Amino acid sequence: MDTQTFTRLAAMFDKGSETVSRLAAQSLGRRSFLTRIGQVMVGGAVIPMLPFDRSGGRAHAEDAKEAPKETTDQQCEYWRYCALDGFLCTCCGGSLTSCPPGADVSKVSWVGTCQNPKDGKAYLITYNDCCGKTSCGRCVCNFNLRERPGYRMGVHNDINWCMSDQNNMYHCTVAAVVGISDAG
Ligand code: ABN
Repeated sequence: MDTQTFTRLAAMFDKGSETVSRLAAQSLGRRSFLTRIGQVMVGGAVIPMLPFDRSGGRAHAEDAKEAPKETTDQQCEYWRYCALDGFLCTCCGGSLTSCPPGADVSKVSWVGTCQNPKDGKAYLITYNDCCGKTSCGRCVCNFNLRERPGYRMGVHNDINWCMSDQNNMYHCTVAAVVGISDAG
């Protein structure tokens, strides 16, 4: 082979390999671009299907709500006081069912039906005023569940139940369980 032929063949070989390399680079570049687009499209469609926690922490809020707050008999929210209007005798030297020393239990009383959160049952409660001493003034409570306005006398509780006692000065109110209600 003479030098001229050799040079021509070498030039052709160069041109051919350049063309092959260019085509490969272009097609590989396009493929990887298509691959990327495909990934983005598939990812965009699949990601919303993944199981997300959409509760926004509501489950824990429910837990907090479910736990019933413990109340004491010196708080108006205590279950037995649901229909009470007055000062709690438990804050005035008495107890849930007994008047403080020097005060006498009223002859008449008001009744209510309250649900005990511990067993879910409804109990009949009598509210008696303790009479014969000046107002205790501590732990005022006006829960008055199902009470009606004053013009419906029979179902109104803003009344001094010491009215029929010898000394009708009002001191505080006690709340005794007297029965279990069928009302559930
Ligand atoms: N039953 C309690 C009470 C006493 C006096 C006035 C209103 C209410």
